Amino acid sequence: MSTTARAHPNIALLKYWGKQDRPGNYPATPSVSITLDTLSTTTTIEVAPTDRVWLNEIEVEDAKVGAALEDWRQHYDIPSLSIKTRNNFPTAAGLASSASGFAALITAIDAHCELSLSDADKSDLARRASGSAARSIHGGFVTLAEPDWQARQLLPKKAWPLRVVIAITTIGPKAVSSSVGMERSRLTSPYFEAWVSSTASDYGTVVDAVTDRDFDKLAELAEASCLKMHALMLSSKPGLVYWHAATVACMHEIRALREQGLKVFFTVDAGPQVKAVCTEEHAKVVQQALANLPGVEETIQVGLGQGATVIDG
Ligand code: 2P0
Repeated sequence: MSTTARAHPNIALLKYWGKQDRPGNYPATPSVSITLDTLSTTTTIEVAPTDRVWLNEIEVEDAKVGAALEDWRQHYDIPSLSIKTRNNFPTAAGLASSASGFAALITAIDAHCELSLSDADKSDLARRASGSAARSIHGGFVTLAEPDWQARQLLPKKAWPLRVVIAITTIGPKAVSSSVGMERSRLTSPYFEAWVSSTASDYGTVVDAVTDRDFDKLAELAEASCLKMHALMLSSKPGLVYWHAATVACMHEIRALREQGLKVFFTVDAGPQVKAVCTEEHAKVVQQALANLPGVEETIQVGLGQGATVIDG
């Protein structure tokens, strides 16, 4: 008997980068994200003599999965598991595969082991494994903030059906993992305290921009959060440079399109891909413009998606 769950990656508009100096993988900054559709992680689990993990049909030793299972077993009765997980997008390329991965895994475990977890419990356990995974428990626009650092839906996807054009500039795993990069920024960047305090004060304005569905305001705030996070990354020692030439070209193109009146803004995570968030009306033009840029290998257009669900079992 097996159980299968599916979850989607999410993209932060207000970014999380850096952890609090206490156990439990608590983010140092609040975040606001959108959960995507189309891209997904599908995870099938069943009870097995020992834990074994397959990623896209290949058996892997995944230290993060091992650590998550060890942590979750301190709170819940979870047997040894065979875990077969599939991503329909490049793993570890700045497309948030750990977010959808851990959201799918805890959702499958909850159903399979009849743990009766609430969404708040699931987001808590997902966050302990990977901060951004807490947000993929929910669909649409999602917050992750103090005091409890549980993810909550801010707005359902239908309330503001934005589109996201993802410009893939390089396929392959990133140079420095998010966890390692975040710790490096906390320990070495002279800007870390300013990042944490200013992101805390940005949170309320981003929530208001989403609640009001104010695209121009959200564009300004989301680009500022992205650039501030990358300034922090660049100021770490040694500096974290996740951008490639095509990443920067996409950012300039998106700003030029906005100057022409299109409703679009960029965001970039811990990798070289660019996500252009736009209205449905302008998505096609944005996609064509990014696809024409040198160094852009592929573009994918997606909408906003739902939270993690059990699809079988
Ligand atoms: C975010 N990122 O808010 C930010 C923006 C990447 C850049 O959350 O160490 O995989 O597992 O808690 O969640 C990626 O980091 O980090 C991330 P861990 P995670 O989406």
